[in-house]
Amino acid sequence: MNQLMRMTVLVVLLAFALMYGASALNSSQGYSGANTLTIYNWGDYIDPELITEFEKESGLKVIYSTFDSNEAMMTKIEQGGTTFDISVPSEYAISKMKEENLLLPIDKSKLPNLKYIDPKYMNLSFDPNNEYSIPYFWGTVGIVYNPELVKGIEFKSWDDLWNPSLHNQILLVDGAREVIGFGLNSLHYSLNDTNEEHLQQAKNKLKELTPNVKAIVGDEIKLLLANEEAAVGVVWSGDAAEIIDENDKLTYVVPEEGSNLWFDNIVIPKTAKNVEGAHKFINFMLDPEHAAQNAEYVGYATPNKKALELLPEDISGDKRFYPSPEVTAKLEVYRNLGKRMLSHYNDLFLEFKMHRK
Ligand code: N2P
Repeated sequence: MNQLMRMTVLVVLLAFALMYGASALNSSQGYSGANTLTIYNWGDYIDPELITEFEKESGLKVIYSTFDSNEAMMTKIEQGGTTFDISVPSEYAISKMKEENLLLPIDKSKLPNLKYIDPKYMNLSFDPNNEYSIPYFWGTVGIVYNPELVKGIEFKSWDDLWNPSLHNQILLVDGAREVIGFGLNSLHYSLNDTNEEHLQQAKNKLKELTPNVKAIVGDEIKLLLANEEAAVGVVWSGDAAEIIDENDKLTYVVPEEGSNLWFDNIVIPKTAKNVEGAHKFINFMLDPEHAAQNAEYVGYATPNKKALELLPEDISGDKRFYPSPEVTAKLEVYRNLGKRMLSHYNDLFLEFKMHRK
C-alpha cells in the first residue's frame, strides 16, 4: 500500500469509529430530535400498548427509560448530558426542579384534553396554575399485608410493623421520603419534620425495625408479595392494587397516625429537544380512553374525571385506592424541604440501610 492509500484507509476507519461512537452516545443518553420522543418515567408506570399506539398516531419513535425514585431522577437530570422530553416527578420534586430552573413551561393551548382533569387536582400549591406540570396519577403510602400470614395483626397503626412476630417478614419501598416519613409518622411527627432531634428519634426507631425487614426493594416488591415471599410490605397504593390483583388474599391499609398523599405530574424538563412532541404526548395521555386504560393497567388512581367514569366500578369504587376526601384530608403531602434537608433525609435513609448489613 502506498502512503496515500494508507492515509485514505485510516481516514475511512476513523470516520466509521466516530459515527459508531456518536450513535452509541445517542442511544445511551437519550438524544432526541424531531422524530423521537424521549420519556423518563417511573418503572411500571404506563401501559406499554399506549406507547405503541402513540408512536403509530404521532409518527414519533419513543425512547423510554425508567427510574425508581424522585432522587435518582433529579440527580440524572441535574447532571446534564440527557435530553429527556418528558418526566413524571412527584409534587415536592416538581417544586425543587422549578426552583432549580430545570423545567419548561407547559403551553396549555396545545392540550385540548386538559379539560378532562378533575379541577381538584389542578392548581395545587406545588405548581400554581399548572404552569409546569400536568396531573398523571395520585395515591398514598400504606401497608399491604397477607392476613393469613400475620396472625391477627390488622395494621391500624404504623407501630404494628414493629410486632416481634413479623421477624424477617417485611419488605420496604426503596424511598428515602417514604421510609423516614413513616418513621416520623409512627412517632406522631409530621413527615415533613425538619427538627433534628425528631429525625434522630425516627432513625433510631427505624433501626429497631431492622430484624423484621427482609429487604428494601424496587418494583420487584410486587412480585415478591404476590408470591407470598413476605407477609407485609410498605408500598405505594397502586403497587398494592396490582399485588392484590395478582393475589386477592392480601389487602391494603393507610395507618391511622397518618401517611403520605402524593401527586405525580408530567413535566417537560429543560433538557427537552422535542417540546412539540412532548405536548402531543401529554395530550394523548389526557385522552379519557387512554387515561382509563393506563389507570386500569398500572393500578394507580387517575385524576382524569372522564377516565374515572369509564373505569369499572370495582376499581373506581375501591376506597382503598380512591380514598374519600375525609381520609385524604388527614394525610400529608411532601413539602420541598430544600436541597440540604433533602440530602439529610437521604443520608439518614442510607444509614438505616447500612445498619441492616
Ligand atoms: C410506580 C411508582 C409510583 C410512584 N412504580 C409513586 N410516586
